[in-house]
Parts: sequence; C-alpha cells; structure tokens
Amino acid sequence: MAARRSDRFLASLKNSGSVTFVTHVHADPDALASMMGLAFLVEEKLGVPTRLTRDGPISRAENRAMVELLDIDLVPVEEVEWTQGEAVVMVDSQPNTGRHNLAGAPPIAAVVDHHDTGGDITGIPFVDVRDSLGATCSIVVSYLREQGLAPSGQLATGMMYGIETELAGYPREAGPADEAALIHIYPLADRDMLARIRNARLPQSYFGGLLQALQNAFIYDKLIISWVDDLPQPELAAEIVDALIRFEEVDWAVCAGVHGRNLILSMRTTAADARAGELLQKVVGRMGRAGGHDRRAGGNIPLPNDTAAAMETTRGELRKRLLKALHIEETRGQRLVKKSEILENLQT
Ligand SMILES: [Mn+2]
Repeated sequence: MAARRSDRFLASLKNSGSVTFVTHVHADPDALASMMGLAFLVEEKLGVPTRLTRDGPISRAENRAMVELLDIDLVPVEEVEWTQGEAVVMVDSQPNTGRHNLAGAPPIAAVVDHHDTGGDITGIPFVDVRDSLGATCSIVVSYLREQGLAPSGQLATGMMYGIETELAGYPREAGPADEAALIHIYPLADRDMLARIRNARLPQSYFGGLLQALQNAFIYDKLIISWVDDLPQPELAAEIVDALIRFEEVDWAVCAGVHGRNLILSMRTTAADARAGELLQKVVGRMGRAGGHDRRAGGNIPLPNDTAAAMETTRGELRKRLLKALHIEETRGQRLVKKSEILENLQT
C-alpha cells in the first residue's frame, strides 16, 4: 500500500531535532492554524519541539484576536536563530512567492499549500500542493485524521476559522475535502471563541482607512480601484476589496494602498473563469510579488522612495498594466463617490 501523505510528511522530518514552521507575509488565519495543526502533528508523532514564526506583523483585528485567544506563540522570522539539525516547513505559501526572510535557514524540508501560483519547489523532499482545496487547513485536518489525532478545542477553533475565512464568499473555491474537514472539526470547535474572533473589536484607524478608501475609489469600466495613500495596516487592503467587489457595476476590485515603503495590493473578482492570482502575478511582474487563487489575489510592490512622485509613477504603471490585462480602454476613472458629495458631507 502506498504511504499516505501524512506518513510521507512525517517521514520527511523524522531525522530532525526540531521543526520550525514558516508562512507568507502577514500570516492569515489559514496560515496560522495550518502551522498550529502541523506542529501538533509533529510533536505528537515525532516527539520533537516545534516553533511557529511570522513574517511581518499581524494587524487585522480578527487575526490578532485569533492569535491572542488561541494563545499562538509566534517568533518573528527575522529573529529566528537557526540551529543544526532543524527542519523548516513552509505552509500556505511556496518558496519565492510571498516574501520569506529565510537568510541562514536550513533548506526547506516540506511545503504544504493550496495556492494556484506556484513557487520554486524543485528539490524539496516533501511537497503537498493542492490548488483544488479552499484552505491549507483542510489538508492539515486530513493529516490529523489519517494519524488518528483529535485536535484540542483551541486547535479545532483555529482550523475552523482558517477554512471559514478562506471560503467566505467564495464557496466555489472549496472542494469536498474542505467540506469534510469542516464537518469533522465543527463539533470540536469552541463556538464562543469563534464568535469572539469573528467579531473582533476594531481600532479607530480602521474607520479612517475605510473612509479614505471609499473617497479614493475610481471606476474604470468593469474594474474599481481604491488608491489609499496611507493604509493604517496592510491587511486592510483585503477588507476594502471584499467590500468593493460587492459593488454591482463591477467584476473586478483592486485596493492599492501605501504602507511604509510598499504598495500593498489586494484583488477580487466575480468573473467565473478568472485566474486572479496568475493575472495579478503577470500585472505586477518584476515590480514586486503577487499570487493567489482564482477569485482572490494579493501582492506587494516596493516603492523606490517615499516621495509623491515615486508613488504616482508606480501607481500609473500599475493602472496601465491592470487596464491592459483586463482589456479595458485607458480612461479617466469615475469616482465611486462624487467629490462634490464628499465636500458637501463635510459642510453639514
Ligand atoms: Mn490559505
């Protein structure tokens, strides 16, 4: 009988003294809970210590609530002191796609992911990349089931939220394995904790960012782009496009917001045959990095400096490439909210 995936995953790590998990920049719930679940598997089955890392801050309110309530211990990846005999496992991401500060790290032993946009996986001993799945957590749940391990309430809550956030609004990105995973872990999850994560309280900066995003949203035919000068936190870009894609006049939504020296990109589409991850990767090209799924994508373009001119040049180039990729004629964007209305609202 051929070895099960979870057996092969464990076999690839069996000679390691410890296992460190890494994931993409600004880890999301799927990434966080996948690391938790695989760390549990490794500790239970191999008896070696594990650690979880983060690449960049986690600032979205729900994700911070998740980290706090589930008590997830994360080491900033740039502060990790790599040791001899340690194995590195990458989850919810692939090498050379979503920024990883892995200088001085041992080679990657395993990759477990579900993104469409492939990375450089040649020579990696264990690879399980299934883009037919809605969430990496669903792969992790299947491993735990294969190995006969029952997750704790905390872990089940995390994986439940990881799958839920990946599928929210995009059920067609789910496969039977996602449904099976949800059905399996729902009875084990702490619904009260889940509710506290889902309804995490928001900082004042969230509302300022949202207002800025709406005031700077422009419609180009079937595309809407929100240009945010000052994103209070990078993950807000995703929250903004999730709202904008519900606008009935468009099929594509992009938020391009400046955070530090980076232009953070988030994209959504309702187009049935779209491959958003690949499209955004092509659009961004060598300007930066991008990746994602059929209907959702994200990316980031480093700005050469923090002058308004540099920002305008980058934005202009991005707009041109987006319009071209979506076969939209170069036009002046129409404001989502008229400037006169914005000014009028301020006067009353
Ligand atoms: Mn994911």
